[in-house]
Amino acid sequence: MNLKDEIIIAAKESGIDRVGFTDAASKDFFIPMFEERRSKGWLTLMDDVEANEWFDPKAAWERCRSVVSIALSYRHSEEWSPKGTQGSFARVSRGEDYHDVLHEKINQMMSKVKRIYPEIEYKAYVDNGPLSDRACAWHAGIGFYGKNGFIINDSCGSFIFLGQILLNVKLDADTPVLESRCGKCELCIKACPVGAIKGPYQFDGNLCIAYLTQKKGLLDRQERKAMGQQLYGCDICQDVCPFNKDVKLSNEQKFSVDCKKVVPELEYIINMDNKIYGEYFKNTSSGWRGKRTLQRNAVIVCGNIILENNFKLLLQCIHDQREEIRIHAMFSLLEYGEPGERTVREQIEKESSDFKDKFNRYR
Ligand code: B12
Ligand code: SF4
Ligand code: SF4
Repeated sequence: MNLKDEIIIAAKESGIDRVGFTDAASKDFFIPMFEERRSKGWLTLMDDVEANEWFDPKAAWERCRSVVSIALSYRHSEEWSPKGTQGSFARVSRGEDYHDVLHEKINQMMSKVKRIYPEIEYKAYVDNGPLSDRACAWHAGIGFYGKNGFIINDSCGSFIFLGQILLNVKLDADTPVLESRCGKCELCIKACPVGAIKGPYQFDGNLCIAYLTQKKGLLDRQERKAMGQQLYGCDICQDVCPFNKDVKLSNEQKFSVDCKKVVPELEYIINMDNKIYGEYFKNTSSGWRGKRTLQRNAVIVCGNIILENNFKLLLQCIHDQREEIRIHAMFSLLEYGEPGERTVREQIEKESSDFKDKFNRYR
């Protein structure tokens, strides 16, 4: 059996759902699209990365001769919708952090390959560097681009995590799925509640709820309202996609659903200590932003869902030691009309002028 076949078999044995191959040439084809997005200011989180770092595998590792692209489904059958006193985590953050799960699978798979081909060297990337996972996956034939920007695989849909294995040997490349299969469908564009998909393949990251739930610092009212009940991430433009109906479900037990992590009580998130955070959230993919960001998001949700219980939680939060939590609790209280506004008027007098400035800028 040749090396390519050994890799395909090892991937399957390690529980990886799809595998494809592309060469190490720079994917310059994407650069005009990248420059256009950058000029519009649509890139977020990693907006200072240059085109060659996104699309040239050799910029990640100069000895790279080919790229093995892998996909792992995280689609489970369980559906959850939050009640008024609960917040919601997107599928991406259910179960163990996918970065760790994918790295573990890649190492398992490559140690099998190395037993037969000891001279093989590799470097694995799963979000841990600015190599565009979607561009590599598309070139390697893992799927086509949906109008929502996702790589969609025929049998797994778009609820797939992507990873790249850079190899020091040359292998035959697979053929990309050139044509989008969306046809006339525009369900994702219509369903996005914040207009982040401005048209087919036109994604503005600044507006996306997934970005807002990760954004550090203070959020303005439009951003807070956009978050709805989300504590982390957003699945709407994938949930509506016909290619995610009747798909192959995930076999990965490490992504199994635990309702404490999926639709937790807001009170539970707001009052969690480091021990609970460490036990339930730190090792999920929402963990990288830390406890305070999750708690800030829970405070924002309390202002989006007007309920007595949520009001009581906010009255507690305006005494929090952390400025970010106090100020967001005040913003949320303003959503409760006179009783909330009265509390804010009283409390803000106890705050510094710097705090008052920020409050007035973001309210
Ligand atoms: C930063 C980031 C984000 C930012 C978005 C930044 C932005 N403005 O684009 C935020 C925080 C918003 C985000 C959110 C999410 N993310 Co994210 N994210 C990333 C990350 C780390 C980099 C993406 C990026 O900015 N690349 C830079 C640009 C230049 O590259 P690009 O996005 O790949 O787009 C280029 C090409 O792919 C191509 N292209 C794009 N569309 C099309 C269409 C056609 C027709 C063609 C030909 C080419 C083409 O041209 C673009 C050039 O500008 C990647 C991992 C990685 N290292 O690639 C994950 C990644 C894209 N995210 C992923 C996921 C799962 C999510 C969420 C679903 C998580 C959640 N549930 O909340 C949401 C979905 C949001 C959405 N609607 O896309 C997955 C997507 C898997 C898939 N099946 O496609 C990735 C690949 C992580 C992974 N390894 O699995 N993410
Ligand atoms: S993840 Fe949510 S907010 Fe972002 S583009 Fe999709 S539907 Fe819109
Ligand atoms: S919802 Fe429709 S337009 Fe959007 S990605 Fe899926 S098939 Fe394509």
